[in-house]
Amino acid sequence: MRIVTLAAAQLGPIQRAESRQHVVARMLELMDQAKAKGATMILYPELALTTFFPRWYMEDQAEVDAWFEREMPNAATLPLFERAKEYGMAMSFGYAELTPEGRHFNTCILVDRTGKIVGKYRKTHLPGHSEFDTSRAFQHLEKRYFEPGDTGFPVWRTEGGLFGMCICNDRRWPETYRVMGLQGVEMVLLGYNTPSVNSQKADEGPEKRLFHNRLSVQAGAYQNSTWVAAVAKAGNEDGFPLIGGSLIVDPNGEIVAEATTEDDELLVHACDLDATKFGKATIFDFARHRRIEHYGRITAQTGVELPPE
Ligand code: CDT
Repeated sequence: MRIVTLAAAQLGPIQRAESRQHVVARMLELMDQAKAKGATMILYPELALTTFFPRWYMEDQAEVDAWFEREMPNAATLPLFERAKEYGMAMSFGYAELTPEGRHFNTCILVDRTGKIVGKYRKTHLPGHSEFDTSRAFQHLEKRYFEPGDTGFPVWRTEGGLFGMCICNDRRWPETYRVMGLQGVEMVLLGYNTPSVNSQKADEGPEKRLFHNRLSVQAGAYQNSTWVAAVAKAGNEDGFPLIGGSLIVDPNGEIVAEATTEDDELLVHACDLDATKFGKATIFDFARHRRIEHYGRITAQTGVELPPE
């Protein structure tokens, strides 16, 4: 057995006025709880340090950049790195990254138990739009504030296993998991901020959104025989609700832990990375069963091409 005792640390809402220091104090409290429950790795959500700012339309670049981190760790996040190292706990969280070259990414990192950043992933599938959209009930301006990630979907050998990361909307795309599956991934770590209502379809509410969350994560886990942990930023941020529903899914696609609140909440599960082996050696033995001669469209086209009438 190769056990990673994973703590999925859901965060409740972060209001626009809440400081990073205050959020980090909440994250540290969850880390303390994780340590008490024997966790060896802790996962926090997408854009964990601030409110989900892409809901706000901004034109002033200085105002936008104030939501971004210019270095990692920085003064606000150093306590997370220090406490995780003290506890011998690996860690992953998301943040808005502003590079020295002035590039903006929706990013997450993987930090090993010694406090070293061993992995960085930049979000590939950016949802939403780039201009103010009057037809929507609320805005989702990720395409305005971020550029698509340039990392692809690497897998890192660390903490005794093979770990990959993706971010929120990426979880809805089978390609995300398959690219990592083709590198033998044993645990996918992801965080999300998902509005509880579809801004373009008012009757798509939290139940349907939680269903799509489970469906995507469970399918990705099963079809690649990997653990997947998905952790939410949840609850009502300045009047804009986000779903909770954080979950840990085993390599059979079954949910082994699921959040019940929309607040700061910890799920802890002892995940055996060796449990990924059976599926990878049998029904999803890619080398024996995949038929890549028929998959060309996956990388050759983006949109739908209808057959001739
Ligand atoms: N953060 C993020 O990627 N949220 C999206 C919302 C999609 S609606 C524009 C998600 O896929 O959950």
